[in-house]
Amino acid sequence: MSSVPPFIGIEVATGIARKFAVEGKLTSAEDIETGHINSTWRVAFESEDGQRRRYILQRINGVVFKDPMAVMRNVDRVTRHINERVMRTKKDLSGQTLALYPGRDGKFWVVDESDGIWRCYNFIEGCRTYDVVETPTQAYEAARAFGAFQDLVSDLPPAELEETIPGFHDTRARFDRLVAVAEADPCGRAASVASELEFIREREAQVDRVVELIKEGEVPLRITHNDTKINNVMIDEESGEAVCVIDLDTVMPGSVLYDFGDLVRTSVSPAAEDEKDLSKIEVRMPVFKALVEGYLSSAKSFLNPVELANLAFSARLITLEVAIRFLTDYLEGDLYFKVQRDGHNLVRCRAQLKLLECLEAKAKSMEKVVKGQIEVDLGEP
Ligand code: ADP
Ligand code: GN1
Ligand code: MG
Repeated sequence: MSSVPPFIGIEVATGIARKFAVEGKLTSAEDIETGHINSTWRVAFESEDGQRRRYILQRINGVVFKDPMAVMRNVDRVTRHINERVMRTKKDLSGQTLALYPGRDGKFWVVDESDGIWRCYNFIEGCRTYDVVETPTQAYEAARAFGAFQDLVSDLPPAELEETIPGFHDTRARFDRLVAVAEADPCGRAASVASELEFIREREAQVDRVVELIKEGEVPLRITHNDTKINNVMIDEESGEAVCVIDLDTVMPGSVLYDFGDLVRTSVSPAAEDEKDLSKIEVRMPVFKALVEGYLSSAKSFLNPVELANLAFSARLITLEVAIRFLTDYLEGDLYFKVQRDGHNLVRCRAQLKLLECLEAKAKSMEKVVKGQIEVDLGEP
């Protein structure tokens, strides 16, 4: 079972693929199931000289992104900016950065029969994504890549990007909405999640911290990725190096804290985001240490002291925020995140709450790791 976006069959995907200005004959199309938002297809084309090239086709989720064209404008702006900057230093992109391929009509999108907006990217070859981090090196690489990404887009004027999801990381607004949805209880599910709601309410004071720091100007708005899940970075299968950050739909002004925090949320535990056996969820300190080292290796030059002081806290904050979002969606009848089975969003929420407990239990040692690394990197006592 999958709620949104609508089911897309292979005929639709192949029909769309042929509308992009890609050379050759379409030889295969496969659905990619990772990712909770868009419909993603890997397609291959073979040209007359026998060359096979692969591409990624994506239908933008129109429920999540109310203005898909704004998403396309942002992605176009961001990919062009990154490619120009990388070209300046490397002189060769080698297909290792994202680029949009136009449709046969010259536009960067193709519209399907149900008004869905599709785009086509180059497939990043020789790489893979991980849903669960296996080694501290992978964590280091992913964190280094997201820090480098923030650096790459740091000179993009914020006014040139649109807010594709308003209030995306407004944790206070996310909390208030959960309370309102639980109150309205549109699907009659609230009574069954009373303990989860209580657990979240007990942590209400935390939801304002970063929102307030941003309002006070202590934490600057920068161009950030805003969806730094571990499976949004391509890792080279041979070298193990992070090659390219993907899933650029939410690149917009935000706080680096949500970016770093979400990397921790999706990397520290050896269990999947939707693990049912909560005893498998834990915080692997070597992985956390690697995340801090990797992130600071590329981001330390631009982070301010308040951002640095909140890095460890950011993991707890985003874990709470994502738990709130999964629970809200469960209460609303699974309208936002793609689900594979009944109760999937509730399982995801419970896993986040267990992870939050583990992060709280390790808070002191996590703070210590961050402080220790700042001393090493910045030479601060
Ligand atoms: P969603 O917004 O649904 O998470 P993503 O853009 O993250 O969509 O894509 C889903 C998955 O598809 C990724 O986790 C990755 O495995 C794969 N993918 C996306 N873009 C590419 C690409 N350009 N090259 C190779 N794989 C990709
Ligand atoms: C979604 O698109 P994906 O699967 O990388 C979501 C994130 C959540 C995440 C939880 C646009 O990320 O915000 O943290 O699921 N993306 C959007 O797994 O809402
Ligand atoms: Mg994704």
